Amino acid sequence: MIEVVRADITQLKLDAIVNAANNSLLGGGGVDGAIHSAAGPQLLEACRKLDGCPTGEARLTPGFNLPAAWVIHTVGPVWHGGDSDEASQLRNCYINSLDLARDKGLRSIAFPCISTGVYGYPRRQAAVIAVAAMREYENQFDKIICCCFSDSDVWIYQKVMAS
Ligand code: AR6
Repeated sequence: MIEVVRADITQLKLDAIVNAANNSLLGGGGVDGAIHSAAGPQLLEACRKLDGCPTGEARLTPGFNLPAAWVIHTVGPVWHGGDSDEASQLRNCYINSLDLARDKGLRSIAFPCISTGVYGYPRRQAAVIAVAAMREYENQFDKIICCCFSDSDVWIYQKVMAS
């Protein structure tokens, strides 16, 4: 089942939440900053050992002080106008995160709207990619959550889900 919710992803008690990180995996602002501050300093220690992450790939750490058991860190593309492979890189974020979660036996997972904050990806185009990827994996999870941080994102996802 795919659900669209408006929430702070750090509050969700699920098997995994996904972090929209950067290539260093050493923290930042936005949802990345919120996840690190809620998880506590052990998360940064765990991330240091991962030695970064290429754009479109995904890495797993425990959730530490988060209600979620695991964090999947993925790195979305920076939007450069759409001709720089952004769409396939964004799709890879979702696919690789879902593959990692499934292979670890996780049953519930929430995604933020990857790349649509600081990285500037157009929100509707990003939602179309996100929902298409989630639909491919829907039967392999109990719950896949689109965790929106604003009412306008909820509205975009609801429109995309209905189409
Ligand atoms: N819960 C859910 N969604 C959130 C939260 C939250 N607590 N906080 C923000 N969002 P962004 P990006 C939404 O900028 O565009 C970081 O510095 C936000 O409204 O966090 O992939 C990293 O270190 C937006 O819809 O991620 C990277 O350097 C979405 O999360 C860079 O930002 C993504 O916004 C990654 O940029």
